[in-house]
Amino acid sequence: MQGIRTGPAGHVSLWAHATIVRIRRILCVGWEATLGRTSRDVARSEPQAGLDEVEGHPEVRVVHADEKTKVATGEVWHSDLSCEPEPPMGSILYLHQTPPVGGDTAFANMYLAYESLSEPIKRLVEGLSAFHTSAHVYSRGAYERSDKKFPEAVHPIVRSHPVTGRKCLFVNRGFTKRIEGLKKHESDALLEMLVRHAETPEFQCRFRWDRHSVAFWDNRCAMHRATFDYHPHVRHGHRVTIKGDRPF
Ligand SMILES: O=C(O)CCC(=O)C(=O)O
Ligand SMILES: [Fe+2]
Repeated sequence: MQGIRTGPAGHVSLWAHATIVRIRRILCVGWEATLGRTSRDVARSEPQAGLDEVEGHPEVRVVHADEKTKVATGEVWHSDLSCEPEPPMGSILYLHQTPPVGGDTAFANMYLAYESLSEPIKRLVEGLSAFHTSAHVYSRGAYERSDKKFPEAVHPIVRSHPVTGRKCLFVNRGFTKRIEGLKKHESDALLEMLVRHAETPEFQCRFRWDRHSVAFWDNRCAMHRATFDYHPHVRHGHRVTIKGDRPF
């Protein structure tokens, strides 16, 4: 938890304090260059669609699936809330309860996704922007939001990581819906090519959870996907996101 400072009400540090004594394993994805440099950052407290909050701790969200679950949180490849103008730079997930088997989280390295594009495609996408929206995610099923507010934003397809300076591909199947300035068929084809490329297994790693493990990930250079292969077992935990900046 070092480097993650508390929000105004101190909820995150309380949460961290309450849980840290039981933590078994910690996974860090993409944080090597940024840990220890996050002291300015605070936990967000906006409603996050489809995720209940922990009572009295609005910035701590419940990630839960059980025998009644049809769609688990985060089953499609995504970077958390990339539909927002300033998406969270990172997220931290702590699982209290894990299924007997399965329930891995997969992560994809978006530096590699960018770097392994061919030079002509790099030139094509550099300078293009894409529209990210949450309306299709948050308006139905497990994610239905009562406030009916669906964040949306336009972000560069190739973003620069503000700390490492390296370029990353910043499109994902969960939230990215079209490429600005292209005809629909051009946008559909190019976007499908880019998201499929970013989902290449060689760019991925999987985290196999033990009870009381924690994963930190950097949403700017990694995307992730929950694996819902453990029905009807219970998987339960808490998640916070860390305030980020507008991608450039
Ligand atoms: O449950 C998981 O493995 C990941 C869920 C997810 O996408 C998230 O917490 O942001
Ligand atoms: Fe997520």
